[in-house]
Amino acid sequence: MIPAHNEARTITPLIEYLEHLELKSTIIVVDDGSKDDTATLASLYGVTVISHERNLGQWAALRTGFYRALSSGTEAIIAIDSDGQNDPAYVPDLLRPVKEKRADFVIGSRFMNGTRPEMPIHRYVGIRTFNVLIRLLTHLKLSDCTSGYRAYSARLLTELLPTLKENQYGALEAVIKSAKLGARILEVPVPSIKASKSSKGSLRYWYNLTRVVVKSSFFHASNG
Ligand SMILES: Nc1nc2c(ncn2[C@@H]2O[C@H](COP(=O)(O)OP(=O)(O)OP(=O)(O)O)[C@@H](O)[C@H]2O)c(=O)[nH]1
Ligand SMILES: [Mg+2]
Repeated sequence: MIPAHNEARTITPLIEYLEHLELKSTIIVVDDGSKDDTATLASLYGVTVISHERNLGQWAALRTGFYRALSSGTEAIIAIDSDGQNDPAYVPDLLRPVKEKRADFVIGSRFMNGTRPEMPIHRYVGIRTFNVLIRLLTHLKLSDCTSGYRAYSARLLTELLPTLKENQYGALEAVIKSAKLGARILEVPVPSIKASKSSKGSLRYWYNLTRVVVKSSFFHASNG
């Protein structure tokens, strides 16, 4: 499941790599109102392309793709960014614990085994801070809570999706609500690839993550 907003430069090599993995899976691209050729390029491959008429946000795109994946009766769903930041070679590593039913939610972490990925200091400190907040709220010990490279079981997503409200900054909402739903969450190591562009990292980004953490902390799973 590939959310894509103006990723014409990087979407083609990503799809080609995923096809070469021969995962016996469906590739879904959600073109989030791109103004470039993202949708046209993706359509050249035998993949499902869903286009939002206008840009709705990263997590709105993810939700659209998740609903489509669930309707196809899949067991496991993986989300991978299309800006070149997530190395698709690790897709099998992320899917494995879900397929083996050892986990409901697998996060590709750039910080495991003491690695310190190349990123601006404010981003590094921010992620560390949110890891601590998540731990206080959910008792979950994560090293990379904002990573967008994640695999989910269909069982968890069926329960989680109707609870998700954020259109853009949903990464922590999904973690906190999954934890409260009792999901088995684990991390696997992935290397960090430096982004060629970063649309986030501003004060607005951190403000929104904080807002989402506070809001999500009031979520109560109906099953307890
Ligand atoms: N920023 C952004 N990304 C979107 C949107 N819709 C879909 N996406 C896709 O969501 C994925 C992640 O977006 P990024 O902007 O790279 O977000 P990020 O990786 O969390 O942040 P960076 O570390 O700054 O790259 C990419 O594949 C985007 O193409 C949108 O409205 N805004
Ligand atoms: Mg990115």
